[in-house]
Amino acid sequence: MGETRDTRPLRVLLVDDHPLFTEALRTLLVDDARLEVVATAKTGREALRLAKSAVVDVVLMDMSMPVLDGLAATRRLRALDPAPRVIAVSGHTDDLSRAAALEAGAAAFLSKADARENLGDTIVRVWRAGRVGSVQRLYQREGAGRPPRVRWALEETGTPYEWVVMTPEEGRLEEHARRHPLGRVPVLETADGLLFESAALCLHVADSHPERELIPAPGSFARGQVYQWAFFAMTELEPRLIGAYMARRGGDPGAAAKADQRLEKAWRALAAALVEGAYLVGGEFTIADVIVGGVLENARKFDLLPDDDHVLAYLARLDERPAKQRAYA
Ligand SMILES: N[C@@H](CCC(=O)N[C@@H](CS)C(=O)NCC(=O)O)C(=O)O
Repeated sequence: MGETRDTRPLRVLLVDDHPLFTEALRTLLVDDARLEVVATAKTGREALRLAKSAVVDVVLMDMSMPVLDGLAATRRLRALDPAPRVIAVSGHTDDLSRAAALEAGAAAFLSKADARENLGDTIVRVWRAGRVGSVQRLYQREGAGRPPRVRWALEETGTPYEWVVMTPEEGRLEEHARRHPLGRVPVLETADGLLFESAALCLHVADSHPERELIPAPGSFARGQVYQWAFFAMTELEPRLIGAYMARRGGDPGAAAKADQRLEKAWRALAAALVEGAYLVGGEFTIADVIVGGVLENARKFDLLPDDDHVLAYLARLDERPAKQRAYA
């Protein structure tokens, strides 16, 4: 990982009413030169006092504690200036607990069971993603079909971001040409620089938030399957979809029928993968579903969805996700 603020180690505060847990976290971090555990606290109130009296960059905050619980303490910590970044750590991993922690201002949510996995990387990543003045920006151009899939990925992570919608004229300005070599969207502006290509952005967002488990471990077969569907979506499905759309508008019935057939083949490949599972990789929702689901969304827009029960049921499942609803609102 890269440097932290002023190249000094990040100052980390550990908060949990069980000293054994804070000690276990401290042991995990002790050899990480990027971090320094500056204090531990047993209550939210103590955490607040410590954060007011010393520089703290990142707080690992237990959610259920006596005397100012984790949610209330997170809210009050986030109101400080400068405000430390808070990573919620909880034994409860249900969606409501997660949503409550993120809504209170936590930048990330870790289950206690998973907290030891790459903890140092997670802390540094959360810090970098949330550096003051560096909220990520996602560039959209009015009506463009690809950027919402990246927005969906960001919404799945709960990370703060700015959705910058340009007019077609703004999209053609020199300023945007400096963001994207072809002047296209989406572009994601991160603390470290600019990134483009919608599927790459989705994969990057998933990688940046390991705690959301949107992408399996590097080197695993499941990770290979995520790449497989991401590339399939970008190099097979999407071009065939655009081909069919253009051919229909072209007014040559023969060319349109050919393009439809090519698209139909790709739909069949997708449908076959959905016979066994609710999602594309191991039956679990992953970033591959965001990327493929994003293409399906464009197929819906073009009125080119396949007449296939598996694909349509899959799309209906994706439509139920609040993150998708927010991204396509
Ligand atoms: N492969 C790129 C394609 C990007 C792309 O073609 N974006 C369209 C909008 S959805 C665009 O910016 N078109 C305007 C142009 O090409 O100037 C990706 O997936 O991000």
